[in-house]
Amino acid sequence: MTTVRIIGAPTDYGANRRGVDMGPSAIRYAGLADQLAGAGVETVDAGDLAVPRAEERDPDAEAPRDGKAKFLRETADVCRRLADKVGGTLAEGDVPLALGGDHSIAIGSLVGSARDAEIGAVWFDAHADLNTPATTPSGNVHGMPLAAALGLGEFAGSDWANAPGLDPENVALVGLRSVDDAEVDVIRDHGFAAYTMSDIDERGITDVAEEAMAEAAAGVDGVHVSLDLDWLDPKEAPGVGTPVRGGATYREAHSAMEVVAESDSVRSMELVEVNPTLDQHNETAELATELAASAFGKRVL
Ligand code: 4U7
Ligand code: MN
Ligand code: MN
Ligand code: MN
Repeated sequence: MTTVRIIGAPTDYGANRRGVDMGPSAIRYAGLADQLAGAGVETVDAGDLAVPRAEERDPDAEAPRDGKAKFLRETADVCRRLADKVGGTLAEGDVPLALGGDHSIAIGSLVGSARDAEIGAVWFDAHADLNTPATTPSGNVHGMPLAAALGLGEFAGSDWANAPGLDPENVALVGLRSVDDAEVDVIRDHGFAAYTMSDIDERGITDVAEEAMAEAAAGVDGVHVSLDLDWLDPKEAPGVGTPVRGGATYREAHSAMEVVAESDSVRSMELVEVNPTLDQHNETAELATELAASAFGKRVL
């Protein structure tokens, strides 16, 4: 029986919209453990990483030489500790499920998951998260985690980002509909498997998700599944800081997570960007728990 170890990372350093740091509480309160029990997996809750309040920190304390990245020092500190937890969980034979927090925590998840392995990554997100401090329009690190984990740009020489066990040929982005110009260039240059919402419209979610999982899993030890709740349409998931219309429906999201489960290649997962201060009756957090259960194999029959 699979044991899923829940690791909360209550950060908001990487996002402009304060409140995303309450995500781990909201997701637990929405019934994550019960949902996962319904999927037939055991859960252990490792609690939350200690994350200092943003108010007591200086966002510009570690300004990169080139460009901007707010709270980079704090983000590095959290991601180092998350990477240790994720790596340690895998070393003990359990499956890590990280709860954000904003999407910058994915740097820690990916580095930890790739510590002693070659991994792929599937990115369910409206955004590509491929900015760097030089290209970011916002300075928010939640728009950079995939670039950071791949060691792109200023992250190349980093001792805390840059996961050596993750290569661009094993990265698949699913559900894109808000991509910055610099990110378009990165996607083209590196030849990522990248699926827009139009691809999903044309081909159907099952086909797209199957291909994405296959691309990510080819020749590696396992796949990290990163689920940014803004992948879904804001009608289904209003509790996110950077909503973009035209996202995945409730059924498409479940179908995709069922494909994830069927691939039998999930090594680690994260649920990010749930912001309870923007949510309605915790429904985005509830949806996150349901989708996690589907990804870990929950079925009706
Ligand atoms: B999320 C953005 F400019 N690309 O970099 C940026 F549009 O983790 C948005 O996917 C990033 O929610 C969104 O700030 C980050 C912007
Ligand atoms: Mn996003
Ligand atoms: Mn490789
Ligand atoms: Mn994201």
